[in-house]
Amino acid sequence: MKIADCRVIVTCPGRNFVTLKIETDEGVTGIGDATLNGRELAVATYLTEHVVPALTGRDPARIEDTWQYLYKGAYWRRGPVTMSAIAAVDMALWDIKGKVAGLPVYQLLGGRSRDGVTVYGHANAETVDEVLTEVDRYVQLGYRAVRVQTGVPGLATTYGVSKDRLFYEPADAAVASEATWDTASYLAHTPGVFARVRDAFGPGLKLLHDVHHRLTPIEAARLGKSLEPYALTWMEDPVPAELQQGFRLIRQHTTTPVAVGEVFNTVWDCQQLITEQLIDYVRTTVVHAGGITHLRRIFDLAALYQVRSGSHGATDLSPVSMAAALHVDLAIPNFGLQEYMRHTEETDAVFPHGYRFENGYLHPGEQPGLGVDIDEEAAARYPYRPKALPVNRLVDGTLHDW
Ligand code: GCO
Ligand code: MG
Repeated sequence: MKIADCRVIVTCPGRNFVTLKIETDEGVTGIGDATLNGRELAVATYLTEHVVPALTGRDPARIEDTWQYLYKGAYWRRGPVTMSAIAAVDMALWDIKGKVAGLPVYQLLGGRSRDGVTVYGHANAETVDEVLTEVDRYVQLGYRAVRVQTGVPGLATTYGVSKDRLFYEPADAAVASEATWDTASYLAHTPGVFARVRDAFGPGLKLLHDVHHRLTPIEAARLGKSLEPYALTWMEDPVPAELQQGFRLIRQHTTTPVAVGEVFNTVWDCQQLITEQLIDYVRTTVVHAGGITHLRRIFDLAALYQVRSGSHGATDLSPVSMAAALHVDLAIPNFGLQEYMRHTEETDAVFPHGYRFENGYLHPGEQPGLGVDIDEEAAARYPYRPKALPVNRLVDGTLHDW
């Protein structure tokens, strides 16, 4: 069997997605997600210009060799654009391998290690009273884990809080919109939110919070300490993670578990965090970290150090990524949690899929391969629309982490 044809499909059914479709000379097809929110066309061009020409004629069964060829062969290593492009090829080849074998991909990864994939949803609202209603909505839907984000008094907008609550999407303008941030107000407000939520829902519900890279290590340590009475499952991205040793300071001060990794592309971005046990969950995602092949490598290293997975699953990752993540989640021994933000009906129609939510768990389904497809006619009805993620400034105008 040989790779005969590859297409890059860009579509915007409510938000932009980039998908690679690989066809073999025997008519088997596979798809992979290549979406990088706000920088979609960079990956689409990388694939079309630099990857697709090298794929034609290759044996689709040689997943590891193709991965190494694209990674080492570029000479320029790592980075979100390169690693998302490699991820798309990798996912599509696993999809093909599953279809050829007549097995869902999780079976090729070693089979089921659990009954289902525990997911967390996003409860968000401007006020604490409203967020209690939102958390309850997720509990009623069957979720066992909920991420909680509220507005911060005095700030016009806050990361993670949206008007359209079930379908949060921060990339809202062709040129980045600007938000204002104040750390002192945030640190004063947040513990009170979790006091109310824990009091209302009791000890059984897993609670999570995303700091979105906005603090310094000592501020994060203080936040973690102040949240200890409310027993969070994790505090996410407390600081920008380029400085891996910065997490030592957080660790020395708090037992609130730490989750990091949605912007990581390779195992090298989290090697120190894992091997020094500076984090509890690694949140790297299949699309931005080189596909199933490399994600599994990261999670295997994490397993040696008692770090669990917590894959990123925001709506800017397409249903193809969600399906791929679920196969990995079901198979690995050190699964922690999977983020699950529901896609819109338009997106679900463009990407028909076999995964389903039931009783707080997602199940990847039993279709051979990844169990997800792209309806190219439907995709063609939604042309690309440029959208950028916002930027953040401190009240004095200094550019800050978003
Ligand atoms: C999350 C993330 C997202 C990112 C988004 C950027 O935890 O789900 O922080 O909300 O902001 O994926 O495109
Ligand atoms: Mg996050």
